[in-house]
Amino acid sequence: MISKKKLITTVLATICVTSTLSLMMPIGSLLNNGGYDPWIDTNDDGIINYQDLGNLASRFGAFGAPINKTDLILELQETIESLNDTVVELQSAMESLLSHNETYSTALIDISGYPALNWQNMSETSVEITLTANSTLLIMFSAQARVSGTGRRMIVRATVDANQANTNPVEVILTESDEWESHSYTFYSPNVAAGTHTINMQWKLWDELSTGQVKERTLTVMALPT
Ligand SMILES: [Ca+2]
Repeated sequence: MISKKKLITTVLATICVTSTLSLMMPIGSLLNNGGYDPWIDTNDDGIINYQDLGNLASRFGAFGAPINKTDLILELQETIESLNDTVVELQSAMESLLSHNETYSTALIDISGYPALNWQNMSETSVEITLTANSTLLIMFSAQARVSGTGRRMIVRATVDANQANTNPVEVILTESDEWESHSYTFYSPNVAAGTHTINMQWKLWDELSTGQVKERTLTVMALPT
């Protein structure tokens, strides 16, 4: 609580300040025609009262470089608008750099016998993607799959432009079950150069006595600029 002595001092100081200011400017401009003026509410408590007058009185006679508050507000608005423009430009640049493509198939396909011991392209499981910058690829693959026979192990990998992709993992066991199951894996392929690339899923079997099948499958490739 403010003391009575301090209050009296403040009021007297205020009268002095007000009298002096009234000689310098119309009192109406200081009081904003009697309405609340946030520029005068020096302690930002939502009310113009003796605390604001005290703050003013305590600095009476001080010198400094004046600021034009209207210019200051306009400058801040221009800065905000400039920042907003920058954000929009960055969003647009990111959208142009980010690219993706996906494919989907429900066709039932199978592999078996000796050819299945070597990597084969999985049909209808290939996408083309154009990178505007060197990127990291996220290769997301899912499939309903089953494998029958003695070995019962189906393996998949991703290739970029028909080459073994530098992925992590390099290859995975898609399934060892002779029942239809759904599986999904995400391969991570860093440092893929800008340009157009073809990403393909390949598959093979553990032994020539098995038969592998896939049906509903998806392949989604996302590029993150590096
Ligand atoms: Ca106040």
